[in-house]
Parts: sequence; C-alpha cells; structure tokens
Amino acid sequence: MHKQTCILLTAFEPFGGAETNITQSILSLLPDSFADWAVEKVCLPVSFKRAPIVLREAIATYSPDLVIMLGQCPAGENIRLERFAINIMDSTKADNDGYIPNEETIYAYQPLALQTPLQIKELVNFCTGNVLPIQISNSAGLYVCNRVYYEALHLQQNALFVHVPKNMDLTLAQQTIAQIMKNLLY
Ligand code: PCA
Repeated sequence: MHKQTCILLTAFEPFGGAETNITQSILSLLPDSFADWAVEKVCLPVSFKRAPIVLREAIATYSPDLVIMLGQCPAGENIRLERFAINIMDSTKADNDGYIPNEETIYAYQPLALQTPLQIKELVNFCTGNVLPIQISNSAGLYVCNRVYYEALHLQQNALFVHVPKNMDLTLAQQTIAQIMKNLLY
C-alpha cells in the first residue's frame, strides 16, 4: 500500500525561565492532517544534546516527506523562514540542561552552512502577495534552533526552520504557518 504523505512538525518547550513558548501553542492549534497528509507533531527539548536525538528518533519513526520546524525568536513583526543552518553552537545563555557551548563545531569536516532545499523565495513572494507577515532570514542564530536545523539538513531532510516572534498574535501566527505548509504541499 502507498504510504500516506507525512509532515513532521516540531516545536520547542519553554526556555530561559519562561513559562510558555509560542511554538508549542501553535503546534497544538494546527490540525493533525491537511487533506491527505498526516501531520506528526513533536515538541523538542531546548537542549543542545537531547534535541537532535529526539529529532532523529522522530525522523526514524515517521520517515517524513517534509519537516517543518518551529522555534521562537525574541522580537520582530514577521515570521522568518530560515535559509541556512550553521555548523556552530555558541551561546551566552544556558540551554534547559544548563549547558553553554563556546563556539563548538556541530560536525567536524562537514560544511560550515547547509541550505534548505525548499524554494523559500517563491513561498515568500506568494505569501507576501497575500499580505501574510513573512520574510526570509539568513541566520537562525547559533542556539538550539540552529542546532536541530543543522541536524535535519545534515540528514538530508526536506526541511524548513520557521522562527516565530515571541509576541506575535497567536491566530495570525497559526494561520500563517498553516498557509506555509499548504503552499509547500500543494
Ligand atoms: N527558540 C530558541 C530555542 C528554542 C526556541 O523556541 C532558538 O531560537 O534557538
């Protein structure tokens, strides 16, 4: 039998002493299927060490056709589609395990940056034409979001990382993410 197309959708738990993470709320609001597509939802720990392991397990379990990863960013008006993941972990603030990396390479002898294989420019043009608040970003930072994005692209997944500003209106954020997913699927 033909396997149903599967989207792995990830979000993150709260971090840095906060009680919520907007991406967790978006995850719970999005449907478990889009037409014929199954949406598998996974919440990742904000841990440099554990997050890539949880992601790998989810990829092994679901063999997704598309991986959409959501992360919270501190500020901004727009949802940011990340073009690259960088092969470095660096931070001034601890992750949820108390770990603070200092310019550590993720994988030795691997590319400094990996690029999403998805056509994000087309996606942004379509969505901004429809007045959705999105833009391309060329850096996902060097914290846990970038770490898991590097993992997904290193595993040659059809992956896109999407940063959502912390204070964005939840309904608008959820509608925009749903539109991004539909555009990538249809
Ligand atoms: N944002 C952080 C990690 C978890 C999250 O939601 C980041 O941008 O790296």
